[in-house]
Amino acid sequence: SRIVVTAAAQLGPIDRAESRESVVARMLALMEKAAARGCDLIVYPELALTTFFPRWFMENQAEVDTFFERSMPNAATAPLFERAKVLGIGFSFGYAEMVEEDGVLHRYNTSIVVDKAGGIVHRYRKIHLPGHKNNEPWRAFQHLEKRYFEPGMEPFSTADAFGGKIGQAICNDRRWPETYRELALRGAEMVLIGYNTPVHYPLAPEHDHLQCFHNHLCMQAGAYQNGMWIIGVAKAGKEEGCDLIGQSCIIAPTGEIVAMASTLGDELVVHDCDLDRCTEIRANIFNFRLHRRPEIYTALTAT
Ligand code: CDT
Repeated sequence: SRIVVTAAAQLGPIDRAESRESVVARMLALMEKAAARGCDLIVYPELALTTFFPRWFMENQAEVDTFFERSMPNAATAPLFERAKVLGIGFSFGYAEMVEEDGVLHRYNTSIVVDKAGGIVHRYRKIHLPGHKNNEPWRAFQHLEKRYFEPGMEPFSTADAFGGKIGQAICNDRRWPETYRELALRGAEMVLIGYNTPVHYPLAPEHDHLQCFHNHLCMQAGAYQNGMWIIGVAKAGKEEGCDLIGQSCIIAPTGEIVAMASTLGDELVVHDCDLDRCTEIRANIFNFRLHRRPEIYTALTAT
């Protein structure tokens, strides 16, 4: 067996006025608990360092940029890197990344994996950006990811870490079957997925009562149909008047939820994830090599 003792570290709401230092102190408190429980890896949510700022229309780019990190680690997050190294625990979290490449500024919704030695071993930039580009005042709140971020242009990928192959996806990515299949075909045995999901979906409010159902539905199906562990981690609770779902969970390759948060606040759930269990599914019902028919699936990659 290849056990990765993994913690899903749900964060409760983060107010707009809360400093990164305060959030990092909350993350450190969860990290101490995870280390005390013998965890190898602790996973925090999407855009973990600040409030979910795409809910507001901001015309002033300088104001938007206050939510972005220009380097990683930086002064605010260094304590996470330093403490994790001392504790011998790996971690993953999402943040708004601003990076200059060839003299051009880019902004991404990004997540990283840091190994036990304190090195960033994987970086993922969100591919499926939901929401809209322009202010839509009829909504109770905005979802301006398409305005504030560029979509990631690099394919899904994995890192060799924690004795296995670890992949990442971010929030809306988890609703797309292609995310899991791409990751599985690239060998992922565990996929880390942070999310910020409002209960209210302005375009189809008749589905509001299904948000929690759809959250687990897509991740459980993704885990089972691809034979891999999924670590789904929420930013939860009432954040700046907006209700975000919780239900952070660890899902086995069988599709079973083996651990789940029961609050909408800062909460840790832990499980001994055996990466060898992926073969229970991949050597059997979803043995890709024996049973997949990619030569027939031509519509999948047609644009
Ligand atoms: N953060 C994120 O991607 N949230 C979306 C909200 C619904 S689309 C407006 C999600 O898919 O959960």
